[in-house]
Amino acid sequence: MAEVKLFGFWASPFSRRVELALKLKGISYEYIEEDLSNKSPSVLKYNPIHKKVPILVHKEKPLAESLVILEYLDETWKSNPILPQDPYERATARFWRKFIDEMLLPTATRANRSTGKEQEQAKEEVHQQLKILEDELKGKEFFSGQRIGYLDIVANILFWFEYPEEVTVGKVLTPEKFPIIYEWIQKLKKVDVVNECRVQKEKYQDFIKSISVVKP
Ligand SMILES: N[C@@H](CCC(=O)N[C@@H](CS)C(=O)NCC(=O)O)C(=O)O
Repeated sequence: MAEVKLFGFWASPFSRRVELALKLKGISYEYIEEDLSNKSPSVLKYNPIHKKVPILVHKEKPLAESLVILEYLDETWKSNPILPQDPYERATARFWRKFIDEMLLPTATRANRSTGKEQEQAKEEVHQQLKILEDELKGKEFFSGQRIGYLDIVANILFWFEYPEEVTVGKVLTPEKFPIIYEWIQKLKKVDVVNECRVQKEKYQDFIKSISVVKP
């Protein structure tokens, strides 16, 4: 039995975060793909509160929530650290992860699910928040500095903003509007391990179309 198991879903940015961290840190693991329309007993058993993926199981001990899992991986496997070693830099990385998951993500979700005036307003907020991230990235190779680290893994949701209108709030992330984030994405796309953990746009588009047929 594998010491580390990851229960995930291919189109989930949260699952892809954990997978990227496992690969960057060189931790071997078994990946179990979940059907979220028919969740396995393992998901219900290991994450009874949220019943969501990703779930990491290490030596039979389960852990949910991607951000929690990332920190656990870094504390348990010391090789190839993803979080900064300096306490101030660590705290700053945690500040930005909160910004991404607690501000940008909910705003983008609101923009996706609303219509009319509310949607326009949410889209405007997405732009403002992306501009803040663009400024944070200015002058750096990656969010984490010279190499890919924790914040780059967390910021993987930015890939979704490149997708076309029918799948997200609209193709907000263009080189004209956000040249620095756009350049960061192009850099990440050149890294093999990132590509192994990246949801391909075309596959994702087909998936969104297929579920909108099932659930009109
Ligand atoms: N905050 C969680 C979010 C996890 C999440 O939303 N997972 C989705 C897939 S993207 C899921 O399992 N959804 C199943 C459901 O809502 O029933 C994390 O960071 O891990």
